[in-house]
Amino acid sequence: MILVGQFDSPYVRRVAVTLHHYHLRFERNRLSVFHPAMVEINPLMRIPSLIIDGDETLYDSGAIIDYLDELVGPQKALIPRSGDERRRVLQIVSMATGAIDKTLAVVYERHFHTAQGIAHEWTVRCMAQLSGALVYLDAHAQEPWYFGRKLTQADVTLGCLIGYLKLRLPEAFPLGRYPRLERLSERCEALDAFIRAKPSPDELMPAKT
Ligand SMILES: N[C@@H](CCC(=O)N[C@@H](CS)C(=O)NCC(=O)O)C(=O)O
Repeated sequence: MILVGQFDSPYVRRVAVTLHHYHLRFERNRLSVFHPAMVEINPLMRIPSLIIDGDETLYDSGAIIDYLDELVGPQKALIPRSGDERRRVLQIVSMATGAIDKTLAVVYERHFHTAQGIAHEWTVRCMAQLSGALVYLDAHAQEPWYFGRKLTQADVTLGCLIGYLKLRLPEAFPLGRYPRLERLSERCEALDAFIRAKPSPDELMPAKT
């Protein structure tokens, strides 16, 4: 299997953490999402993609993780197969990925525009949506893991969201505002699977043109 994308992407990172957690071997293609050759891998020019077998490529972290969960089976899968547990985990994963989308919107808005070109109202709205999600996520978190004793995909996705906030939008995650999420992030970052999927310093946003 080849995972396409850089680890500074929270979506790529959640797939990489999941692969490591499941002890599945994979190679990496660290092509930047903004490289023109990305279109040959994914017509949508997004990351992550997972090339699973020479000519079959999966797109979208959710679809990829669904495939990995099926590969390892329900005993090991980080998303429960059915019932209340599945619904609750998916609910938190959706809130966390929604928060990632809002974070990316702000990061891209600021990165690809000059100061005068930034859509201020849109950025303010995205920041409000993001903080709404973080307040909700913090209020419902248990310990040590989001749903108590068992690590789930909710923890993996939240760990990647918070890691990305610290990296690219630290003002949205000020120290002390989201104490449960802060502790969750520390626990996640201490896991071997997270350590092995840390973004390296050369995984950077492309230069502004
Ligand atoms: N729903 C997709 C979202 C993927 C996504 O937004 N990836 C970002 C990088 S974190 C990307 O490819 N951005 C470049 C673009 O959209 O042009 C997933 O879960 O994989």
